[in-house]
Amino acid sequence: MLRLYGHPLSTFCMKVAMALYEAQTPFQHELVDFGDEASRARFYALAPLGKMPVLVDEDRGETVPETSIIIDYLASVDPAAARLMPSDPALAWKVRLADRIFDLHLQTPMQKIIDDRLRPDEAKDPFGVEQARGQLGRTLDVLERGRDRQSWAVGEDFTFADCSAAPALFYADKVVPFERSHAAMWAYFERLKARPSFARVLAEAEPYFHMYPAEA
Ligand SMILES: N[C@@H](CCC(=O)N[C@@H](CS)C(=O)NCC(=O)O)C(=O)O
Repeated sequence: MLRLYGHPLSTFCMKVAMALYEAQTPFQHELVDFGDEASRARFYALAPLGKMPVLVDEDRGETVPETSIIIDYLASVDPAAARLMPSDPALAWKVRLADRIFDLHLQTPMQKIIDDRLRPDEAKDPFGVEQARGQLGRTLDVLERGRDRQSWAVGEDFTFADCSAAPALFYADKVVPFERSHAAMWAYFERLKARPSFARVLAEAEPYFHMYPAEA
């Protein structure tokens, strides 16, 4: 049995859930609620780094953190998940690079902006938020210039970089709407929205959207 510990609203949990749905790998969602002391304590006991999601493979006795590594792990135990990474090494590094860009250069500044909304007034960091907005905009510019005519993040086949892209773009659009400014990226995002695995994680997050911190 595979168990995915996380929360449906979390971008990183959406990324892994999409990969699991793409591979049609059976798994069980395990809800982690950081707002609940007991749930948080249980999660930290399992995942001392305190970042969700974490995948637990009960049959093999493995506990795997870090989304890209979770997907690598899935690929190592499930040939259907392995198809999310191209076998051609000339494409594989591009998929890894795209995954890093979506995680580090889109998600990270986006999360900085959202996290700031949750801070008490005296701990807010307007300078850091401004920097994060700048970084988010620059990343979208870079992605837009690199769009070319490919169907997915890298080339013509859906890969795990698309699982990284979909939730990152979904939340990035909430802080820096990009429909008008980045037309090629928007067209790609529309394509992602039509993908059943993404529609499914969005539907799972839907009941929790009221918890998303809107701009003050
Ligand atoms: N590099 C990690 C990032 C995971 C991450 O930042 N998860 C967020 C939720 S989207 C989290 O657990 N945040 C809780 C916290 O920072 O306290 C990965 O890819 O798994």
